[in-house]
Amino acid sequence: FSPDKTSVIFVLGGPGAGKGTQCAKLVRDYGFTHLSAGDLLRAEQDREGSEFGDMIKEYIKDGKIVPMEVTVQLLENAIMDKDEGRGRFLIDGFPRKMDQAVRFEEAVCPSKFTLFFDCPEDVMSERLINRGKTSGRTDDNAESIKKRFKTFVETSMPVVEYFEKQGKVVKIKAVKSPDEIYEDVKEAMVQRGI
Ligand code: UP5
Ligand code: MG
Repeated sequence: FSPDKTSVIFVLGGPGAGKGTQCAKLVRDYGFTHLSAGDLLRAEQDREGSEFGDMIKEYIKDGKIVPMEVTVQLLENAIMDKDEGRGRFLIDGFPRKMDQAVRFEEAVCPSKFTLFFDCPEDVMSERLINRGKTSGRTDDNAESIKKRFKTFVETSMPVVEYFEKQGKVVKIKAVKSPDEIYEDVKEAMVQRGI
């Protein structure tokens, strides 16, 4: 990888904060390539012959972070699949543990900055319970949601704080409607020279 041909923005926020929703808008308007770590893990879980399928299934249902070797490799492959890594990537839902953050920036590519969607638990919880009626996701139920929130606070917030100390976090309040939130996202992009 060479940082002059690959550029990476991390997208973080609690479960249901709206990471995927906002990424879709950014892809539409800015031509980013969107890579969701959760989507890549779910695809790997369902891939016939995957040696990690059962493990990923367990981790996702329990809201735990899959060992970083697996996730970093999936992301690296997906980045290389896209014009051998040329382009601008939105990496959604990653890194959500310190070891992943350090490894990815050392081995793959340093991030430009992190978009952090800040949303209270009661709002996120309502969204996820709602989505659970149709999503088919094994972790969109009250019990898994509780575990996902716990992991987010204990394991993922330290990553946000780590990048914040480096002046690399753009924090966006994520309570209003998707379009209203997106207005703030676009403004932040301008401020960061994107
Ligand atoms: N919605 C969105 N925005 C809204 C708004 N402003 N107002 C009202 N409703 C809004 O949105 C969630 C729902 O809310 C949708 O129905 C949407 O329409 C509505 P979405 O945009 O999907 O939110 P998002 O933040 O993407 O929520 P998601 O559930 O994807 O977040 P998670 O972070 O929990 O899920 P992810 O797929 O990233 O990870 C799942 C699991 O994979 C993790 O728990 C973990 O076990 C594993 N994982 C790892 O182990 N390692 C990794 O590096 C990454 C994941
Ligand atoms: Mg998502």
